[in-house]
Amino acid sequence: ELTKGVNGLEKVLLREVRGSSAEVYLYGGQVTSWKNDHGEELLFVSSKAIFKPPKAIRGGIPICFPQFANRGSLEPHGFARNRFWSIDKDPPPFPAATSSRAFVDLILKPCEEDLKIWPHSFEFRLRVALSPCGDLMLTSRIRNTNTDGKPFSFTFAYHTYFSVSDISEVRVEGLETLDYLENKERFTEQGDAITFESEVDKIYLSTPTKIAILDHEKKRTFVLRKDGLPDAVVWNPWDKKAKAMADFGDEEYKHMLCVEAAAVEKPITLKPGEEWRGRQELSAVPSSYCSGQ
Ligand code: TA6
Repeated sequence: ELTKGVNGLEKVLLREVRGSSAEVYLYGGQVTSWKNDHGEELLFVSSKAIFKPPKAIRGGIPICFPQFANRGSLEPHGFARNRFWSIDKDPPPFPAATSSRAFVDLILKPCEEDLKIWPHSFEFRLRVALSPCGDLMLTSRIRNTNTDGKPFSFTFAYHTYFSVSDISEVRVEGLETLDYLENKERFTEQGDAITFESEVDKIYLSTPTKIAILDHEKKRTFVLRKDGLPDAVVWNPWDKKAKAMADFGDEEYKHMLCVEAAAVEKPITLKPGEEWRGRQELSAVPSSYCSGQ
């Protein structure tokens, strides 16, 4: 269902029969809400988020394409999150994976301005879907539609902001002992779950398909499953950086954590006609099923 959101920006509401729901703004192709069947909001959107182009909406799931962070000549995180996407009325057949009935297909193609800063033709199709049990599934299909025979390379991330009750009581499992990049230097993570006492901004490399984010107070575990996205970025700005962001509350770092399915270390290269797929599935389960899994 297409409706008007903040500042009149259009958004699509998705509702699953058992009560879970999601919202996707056409601006940025950005999910800004994912609620479970009790109506609890599972994603973080800053109370100071500016729903006004060209600023990206602070929270939900920004799409970082064709560049992650400042790893290239474009603005940080590329331009897909700063553009208006369209509803894709006749998407090519999607992989059977989504058994969902609650979904929307969006499409982004470069405008003249984009082609000046990133001279490549592409079709970026994004499907946002809710599974019957309320999991949130994002599937990106990016095709090189260059007619000049030129390949292109890009980096990518689903910059997911999870809502947590208290960052100092959150653990991340699945990234132990992995190598990670921090300020462009390479380190190796220690052997047990990641906890948070200060700013974290790390790009974990060649990570497993499943990562768990445990929220102790809520007795809830987010499970992030990914495919086609080898890396995972973990980010919490903490107090100093939080104060420096105009569209982020000074205390809000306590109630969010970004864990981002990404392809950063090795850019993805597509020849004309080739298509890449990157998927992430998020579920929120009572922690009793998940600890130690
Ligand atoms: O994903 C982590 C990161 O690259 C951080 O370095 C921080 O810059 C964050 O993204 C937010 O970026 P943004 O451009 O949305 O303010």
